[in-house]
Amino acid sequence: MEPRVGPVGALERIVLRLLTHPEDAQRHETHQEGNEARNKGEQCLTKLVFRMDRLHGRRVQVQHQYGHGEGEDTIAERGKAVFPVKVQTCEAGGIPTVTRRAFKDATTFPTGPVYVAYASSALEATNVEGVIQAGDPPHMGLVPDGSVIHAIWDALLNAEKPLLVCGSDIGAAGAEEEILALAERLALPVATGIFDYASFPVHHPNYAGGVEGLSEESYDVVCCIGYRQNTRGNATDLRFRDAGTIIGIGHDPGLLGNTFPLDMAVWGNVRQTLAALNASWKEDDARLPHLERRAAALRSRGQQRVRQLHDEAVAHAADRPIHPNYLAHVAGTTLPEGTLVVSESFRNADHLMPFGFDKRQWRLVRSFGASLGHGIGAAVGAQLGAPDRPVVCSIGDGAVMYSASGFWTMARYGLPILTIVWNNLNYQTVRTNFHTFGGEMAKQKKYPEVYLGDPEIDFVMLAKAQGIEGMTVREPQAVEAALRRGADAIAAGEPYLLDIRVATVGTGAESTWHQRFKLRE
Ligand SMILES: Cc1ncc(C[n+]2csc(CCOP(=O)(O)OP(=O)(O)O)c2C)c(N)n1
Ligand SMILES: [Mg+2]
Repeated sequence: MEPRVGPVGALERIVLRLLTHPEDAQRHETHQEGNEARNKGEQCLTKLVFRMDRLHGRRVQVQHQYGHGEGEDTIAERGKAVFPVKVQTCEAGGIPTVTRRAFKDATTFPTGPVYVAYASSALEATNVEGVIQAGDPPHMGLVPDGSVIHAIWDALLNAEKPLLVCGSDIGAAGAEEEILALAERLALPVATGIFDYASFPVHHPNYAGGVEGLSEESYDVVCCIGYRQNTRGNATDLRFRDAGTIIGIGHDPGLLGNTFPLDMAVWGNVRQTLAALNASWKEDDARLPHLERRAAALRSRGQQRVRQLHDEAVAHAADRPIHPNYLAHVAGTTLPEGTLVVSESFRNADHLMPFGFDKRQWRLVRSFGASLGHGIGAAVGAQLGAPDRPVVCSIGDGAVMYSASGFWTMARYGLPILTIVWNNLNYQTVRTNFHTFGGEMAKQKKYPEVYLGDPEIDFVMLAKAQGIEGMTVREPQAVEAALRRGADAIAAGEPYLLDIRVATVGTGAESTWHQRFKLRE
């Protein structure tokens, strides 16, 4: 007799196999058996949300929820309200079709979330078999007219003070080599979006930092490539007002509109468009005096920037509590090559980690919005999607508590993920924002509800309660050994957690003030 498999379990297995073995996804069985434990009359829908991330369009995060007693229409309508694409099936025989469609839509540029609903009638059917064909992304052949390529090339080649602004389409299109060739040949300084250390190697001499932090230099040509602007609807959104030419190249027409006012916009495949631009390069161009001059300046400025970051981090080596910059520095030199960091924090010194395009360099996954709660689940998704990479979930103490039940998932499914909790006992980002508003809180230096140290959360115990080993780190001298221990654990196939007490940095850091009251005496 075949083993009895609960319908949801069966579906999860199919989907997980699709995620981990995309090349092997041609033949998958859906063998649905009834779940006797479940009340047959109960309306139960499983919703799966597939979301492509930015790296090579390969990994997919899966979340699922179970809805009880809701009509399919309500569920489907809700999905439609949130996700641009939605598919659903009420029959088991439709599962292969909707699953293939979902993956196809999720991997088609501009890529994005797809809402899938499998009705209980589909999940509970018995003796149904089907094959899910892999939903490979379609080939996209969209390169603008030669005259447009020529105009962009001409602007970049002859610019006096150019700037590239890189964003997530570079990773989605697999355009890493092309962007490096363009930036290096034309000696172009490169900025990236806020917290986006994935779209250009941070230790590259051409890297100039986050676009929001650039000084107000007067650039003459600004070229945005797959860049997603963090518009606030204020004057800084127009910071390149004086530039003679602003160019935008990207996969998502919506994003081309949601950026600086563009003189030239290209809606096309970023890799192919960059390849077409690079094809305009002639070896003699390398001897153009303004390019040689700029390349030399970038080299020395880049070296200086990297040295300065290094020296600043090392200067904190003896600080107690441990300085976040020092922790990031030691992590960068201690954790393995090729580490994939899923980051959920705003103050964890991501900028000091060795992210880059090379296989040995690190990769970064993070959300573009600022909403908390994705980190632990995203680390699970990243590990499933990239099982050969060491995966680190780098997360703030506050952020952990938005999805701490995900530790159980790591333990249950034996997912080798090293969680590093940057425990500064605070919602420090919120305190900083409160302070920036400059009102009564800033005046009194009292920031309600941001100090998390009373009582302190024992993150090692929180992990242990869910089956994950870990350790607390308080001394800067202990950081390196602790990180090695964590790296060894994941190399051995186990999840592990480090609760590292880090200094609270920024406004009001010294304050532990919080309102003390009991709801009932
Ligand atoms: C769902 C959600 N709720 C609340 C917030 C507001 N918020 C932004 S940052 C932050 C604090 C996060 O604390 P922690 O992870 O410890 O990072 P820190 O700021 O201390 O570096 C909060 C609560 C949010 N972004 N998303
Ligand atoms: Mg914190």
